[in-house]
Amino acid sequence: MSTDALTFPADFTFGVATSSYQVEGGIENDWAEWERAGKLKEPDVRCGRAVDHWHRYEEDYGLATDVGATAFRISLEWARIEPERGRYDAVALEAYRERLLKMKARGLRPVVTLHHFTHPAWFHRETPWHQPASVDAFRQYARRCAELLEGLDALVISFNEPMVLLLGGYLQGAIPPGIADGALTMRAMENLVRAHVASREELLARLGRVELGISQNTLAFAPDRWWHPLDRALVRLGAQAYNHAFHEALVTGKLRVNMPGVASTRVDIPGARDSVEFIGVNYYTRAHLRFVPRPPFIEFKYRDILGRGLTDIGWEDWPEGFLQSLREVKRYGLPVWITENGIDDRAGERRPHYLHTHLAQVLAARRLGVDVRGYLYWSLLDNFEWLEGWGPRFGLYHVDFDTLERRPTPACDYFRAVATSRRLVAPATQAPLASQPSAAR
Ligand code: IFM
Repeated sequence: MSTDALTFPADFTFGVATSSYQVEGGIENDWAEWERAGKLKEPDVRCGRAVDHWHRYEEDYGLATDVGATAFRISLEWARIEPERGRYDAVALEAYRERLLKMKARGLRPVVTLHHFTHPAWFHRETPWHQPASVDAFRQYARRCAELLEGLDALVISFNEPMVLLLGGYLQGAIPPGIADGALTMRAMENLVRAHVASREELLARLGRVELGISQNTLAFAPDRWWHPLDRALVRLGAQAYNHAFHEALVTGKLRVNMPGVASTRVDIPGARDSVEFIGVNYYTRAHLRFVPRPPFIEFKYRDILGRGLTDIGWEDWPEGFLQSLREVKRYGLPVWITENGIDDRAGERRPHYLHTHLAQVLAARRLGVDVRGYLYWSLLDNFEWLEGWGPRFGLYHVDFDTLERRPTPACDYFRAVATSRRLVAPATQAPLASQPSAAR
């Protein structure tokens, strides 16, 4: 390989990603209610103080700059900002503003997500996503967020992984609000697109210009039985609905979903056309789809076909799919940001290799003309992993969940070496043999 093939350009951004509920601690919202109702995989688990980023944020900014990061992704917690409908908390707004200013002062470009899965507890009772009132509720909240972002040159993400919210919260009922209804899923999806447009209007009104996108969880889909026409059809329809419908709506203004027997919609959303400046890609793994002859007609699984070993959360380590996903978003003709990519590696040994193989795909995508501008590792810190609770460890820094002490994993050195030299160096050690997920948990 030539030197260029291993080099990131000088303006390529290396950064780290977090979300409010997973790291801050002390938040009362719909997820806190969900936990109290015993709806996580282990019913006694609570997020609680999370990893206390709310009080340790300055230390955490230092951890990020120590590994050479120049961007830091956070999310704003709607429940802190608007704990009761229509009442905005001046103390929380001031606290967020101070955090963002300090972040910027330390040379970290703020990447700010307005919505990362969580809602104030009142939201689902008063203005749930399947009702039109949700759009104005989000607009009012976004207006306050816009005030926080003045003068920061932030990269802004309206929604993190809206398809995960919809599938988990509206189709399967596994996460808040716990609805399982295909028609309501589509109403909610339409309103999420409208809410994105409303937030854009508020951001533009306040800031004059904005770099706005969504973070889309992007899966590399494959047929479970390569020869089976229905598995292959599911891959086509699934990739279109899951990976592309949102991006497409925000680029063309047309929202199109066609999952026969599950959920479908065809609607044009005013203002949605050209409503993003970049495409946000969160990439983790590949999923195999199999047709089953009963609702919901799809079975979904992770497989370890090449014997690389599943990651500790049970996902396939499939860097090749990262390139596939990046090539697919080239069609939108917009800059691309990797807003998340990472591995649950509880022993902390596989992460350097994972970073190496995935960053190699980012370089390959750039060589093929995909305009990837930045890479944000998920996550700076081990944190609260939603339904999975405290088992998974995605952090560059290991966190002792009792003492909250942060300790570098071997991936910190590797990340720093690449981020500061801008060269895709080889990791110091070979990838260890994959651990068995069951043993690691
Ligand atoms: O922890 C999550 C994050 O909140 C959204 N993207 C995937 C991560 C790992 O599951």
